Amino acid sequence: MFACRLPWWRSSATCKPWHSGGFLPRLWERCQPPSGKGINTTAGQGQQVGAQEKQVLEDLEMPLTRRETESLFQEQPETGNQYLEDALLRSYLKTHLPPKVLEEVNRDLERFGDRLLTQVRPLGWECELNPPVFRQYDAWGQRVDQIITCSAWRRMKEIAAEEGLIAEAYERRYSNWSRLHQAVKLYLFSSFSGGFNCPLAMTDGAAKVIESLGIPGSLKNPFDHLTSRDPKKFWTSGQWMTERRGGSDVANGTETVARKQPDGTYRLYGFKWFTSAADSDVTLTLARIVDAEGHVKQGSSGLSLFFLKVRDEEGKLNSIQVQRLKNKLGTRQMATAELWLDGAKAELISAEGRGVASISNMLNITRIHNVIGAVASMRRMISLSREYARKRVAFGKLLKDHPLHMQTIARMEVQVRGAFLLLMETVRLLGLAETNKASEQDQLLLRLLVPVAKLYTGKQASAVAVEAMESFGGQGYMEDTGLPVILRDTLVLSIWEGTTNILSLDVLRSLTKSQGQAMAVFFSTVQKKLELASSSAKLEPAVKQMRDAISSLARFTQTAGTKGALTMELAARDFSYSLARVYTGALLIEHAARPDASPTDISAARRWCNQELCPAAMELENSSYEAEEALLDSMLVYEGSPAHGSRL
Ligand code: UCC
Repeated sequence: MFACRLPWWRSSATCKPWHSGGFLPRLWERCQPPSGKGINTTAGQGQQVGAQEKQVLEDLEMPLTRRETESLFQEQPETGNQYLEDALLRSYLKTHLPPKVLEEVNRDLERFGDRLLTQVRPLGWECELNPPVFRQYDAWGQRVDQIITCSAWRRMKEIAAEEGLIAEAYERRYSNWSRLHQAVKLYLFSSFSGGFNCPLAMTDGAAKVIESLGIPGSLKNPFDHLTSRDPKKFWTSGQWMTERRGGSDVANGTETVARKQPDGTYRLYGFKWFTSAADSDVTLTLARIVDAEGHVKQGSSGLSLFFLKVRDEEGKLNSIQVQRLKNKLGTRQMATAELWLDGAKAELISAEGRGVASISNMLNITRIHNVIGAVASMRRMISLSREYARKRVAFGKLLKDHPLHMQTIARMEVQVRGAFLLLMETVRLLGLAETNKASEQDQLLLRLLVPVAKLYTGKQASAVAVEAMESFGGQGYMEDTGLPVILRDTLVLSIWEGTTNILSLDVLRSLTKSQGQAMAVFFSTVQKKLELASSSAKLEPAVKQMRDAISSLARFTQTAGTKGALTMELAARDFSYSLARVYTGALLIEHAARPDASPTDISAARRWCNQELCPAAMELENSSYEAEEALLDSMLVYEGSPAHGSRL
């Protein structure tokens, strides 16, 4: 905190910090301090601190009452058009997009960046201040089960349609680059969206499933709604996967059953425990079909995928009861509910027993959205942090002039740069796959990179959000700055859409399914990217570190692969982290090897490669994946617990 040196007789006098509000317009208005002079420690005024102190002393000559209410003002950090301020995003687009596409996309993103600032940001904050409310009964005791959302939330839906936040990906006006264009818009939208990025993730996933089914006649109309640019027509979708027995082991946790009706439709009965964006128009969900004898098949092969409308034409719930809204740590702007399906009318849209495989198309899209959310959150926190550092004076100078403070933010910057490039790479591959331009190798790589990127960026985002919050000192901990909202909303990213461990196992699943081919593609792609930097002396140390890491990774896969399932399960997380770090390192080096690369591109690549790139190999050498170690894991965890000595 800025230290005002006061005369000794006033040394315990108030030099109260008064934050002039958050980064959030509405709240800022509410938090306007009483009028009066204050010390404004703003950018470029570091040298003027002496003059300000003089002002303090002069102000102390005012009447006592005035003096007691005098305040010290800290100017809030202001960020501008987030597209224009994102150097890496702009250089990435310039490098990869064809010139004509770049021209149009650039224009659209600049305009969108302004709209986010002027229209969307205030709406997002309104969504935070007015979370959804559940009204179960009307005044006369009738059950109504209404989820009441605020007008800003509903406006977000209109804006999402107007901006084509889903449509862009399916119209494909820029062929394989449309996906990237959409992802970049979502990335810019995410932090201002007041949680509306969640329904968009699931809407995109539902559209993807329907498209991958060839848009059957019965789903043509829903597909048009989900991908519409018309706000009056646009629908959002839910993804109801989690039941009371859990949301990770879907194959064993799903109890919902589907009873076939004479007209070929189904009625669903069951309890969905977490249904995010419960105000959505339609949803995809899993259920077990009841056979003629009244039996259902357990396990994964008993699950089928269903499409249903949440309400009928008159707006009545489709034989669904809303039990309650969830009381969540974050994402409070968005209604997550417990729902009873009591005969909800639904359409079977997968082959019987192929529910998990079918909904995986949705999962892979929502997981990419998760990555978008993670990178956006990191970028937002760092943008605010760096702006604050230009305005905040401590120990006689601006924070930006404290090398240790800058080092801390720079370390976060390296993280977000790596994560951003990993996101772009994944989306680039998705764009190729969706326009039939992806080779078999591209498809294998995409399948592998989705869980890798999701699990790694989710963790990065949580760490960066906590660190960036600290860079504001005590102000970072204050609700009305808006920073705790970002933190809370970020913490979910490593949990929903598959936790880190579940995703690590999915990484193994993708490798097993490809019988090792995905790993071979991974290695060859990384090698190719490194070759681009072979003539750069500045990148030499990083390339060397990467080559060492690749050798370690290759040794790990050879050794661990022969050791059996337990070893691979124990190594799954470290192995996935290794894949993330190595691939991201290659992307950073590739970006830094461009002819017009900046010194910061090179620095980011070098710094990234200075970390332990292959923790799996290191832990294998430490024998961390041996059965004995697994036993010790349990002993360490349960020492002192009632379970200790009984079952262990
Ligand atoms: O719903 C939730 C919250 C919604 C909010 C979303 C907001 C997002 C906002 C982001 C923006 C900020 S949370 C729900 C969370 N639950 C999950 O994500 C599920 C986590 N669990 C898994 O992923 C599991 O690994 C399961 C469910 C996939 C495991 O199921 P199984 O049946 O035991 O696994 P199998 O037998 O290995 O896989 C069955 C089939 C196989 O295909 P076939 O039979 O042809 O060999 C697999 O290869 O499914 C295929 N498969 C996949 N294919 C499984 N996973 C995938 C995949 N990811 N991609 C392609």
